[in-house]
Amino acid sequence: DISPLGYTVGVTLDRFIKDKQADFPFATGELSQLLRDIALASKIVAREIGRAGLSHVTGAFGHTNVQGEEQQKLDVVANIRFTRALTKGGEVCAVVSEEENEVIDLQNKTGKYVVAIDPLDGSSNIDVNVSIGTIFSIYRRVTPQGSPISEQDVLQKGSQQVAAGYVLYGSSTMLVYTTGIGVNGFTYERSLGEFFLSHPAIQAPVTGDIFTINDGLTPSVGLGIVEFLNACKRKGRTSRYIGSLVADFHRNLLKGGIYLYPSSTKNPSGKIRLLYEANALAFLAEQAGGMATDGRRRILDIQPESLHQRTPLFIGSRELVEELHTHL
Ligand code: AHM
Ligand code: MG
Repeated sequence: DISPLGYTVGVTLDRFIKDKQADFPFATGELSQLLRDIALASKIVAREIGRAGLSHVTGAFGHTNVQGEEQQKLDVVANIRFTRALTKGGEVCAVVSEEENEVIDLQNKTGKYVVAIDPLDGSSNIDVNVSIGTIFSIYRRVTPQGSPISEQDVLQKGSQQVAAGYVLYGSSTMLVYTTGIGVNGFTYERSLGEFFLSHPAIQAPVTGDIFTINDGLTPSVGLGIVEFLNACKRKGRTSRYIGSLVADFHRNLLKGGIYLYPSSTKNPSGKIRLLYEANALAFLAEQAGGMATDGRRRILDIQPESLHQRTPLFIGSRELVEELHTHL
């Protein structure tokens, strides 16, 4: 459809989610509603980000502004927005968030789902108007409804995800998600307040030219990584690093490339968090035909042991991840 705006607006995210419910004949619609809750919160966060420089939400948490209101950092604001949307939605019983030390029990007794979320990732870019993102994973709770939330509910392997996605607050805002049947991307049309399907059935290029790493780490990473990076340079590949996982992942997903966050002397387990950063992107990567490992194992096969566990992450085009593995 060509809108009066002069460009294509077709299927809205709401319509798409509703149509896709038919893929799950026994579905009750709760997962669909949960995805809509996340989309709504992301619109609010996109609005806050869009005026961040004006609205006293950049800078350190804990200061009070001239009106005597407490200033909140954008990542704290995002955490509040997503938690509130998930609480009100009613489908989620517990949330694991980068912003909270413990599991948040939302007191939704009938909530079937558990969400792990990084409400605003890319902390070094938040205050400087560079792309940032939200990352989310959705699991089915395993203990009976109404019982207290247990470790089993929140420490599930990535392979148990029922849906996952991210929102990229970049030069435009995009929501990309999977329910295990391919990956679809939606672009936000601000004046209409809707996400529209813009990237149907995303397939990651099998290989690519981009390698993505914080080069400052290289003096303290393993020899295999250094060898791979040298091979990339010899082959004339392109180095690109934003320092926002969602943005770096998204670019490589569309263009073909590999993102590396290895273990280093400073971060022996790497930096990226398994539960609310690596797992969602690993699910998306695999659904798009790509690959994600910690250098030894498939990310989705790792049994989490703690909420904020870190993992090395190598993710992107299949042939590039495989090539890296020949050096490890
Ligand atoms: P954060 O959760 O504190 O934002 O850290 C995660 C971010 C990722 O978005 C990004 O890929 C990585 O940290 C960048 O790390 P570094 O600054 O070490 O390059
Ligand atoms: Mg993060």
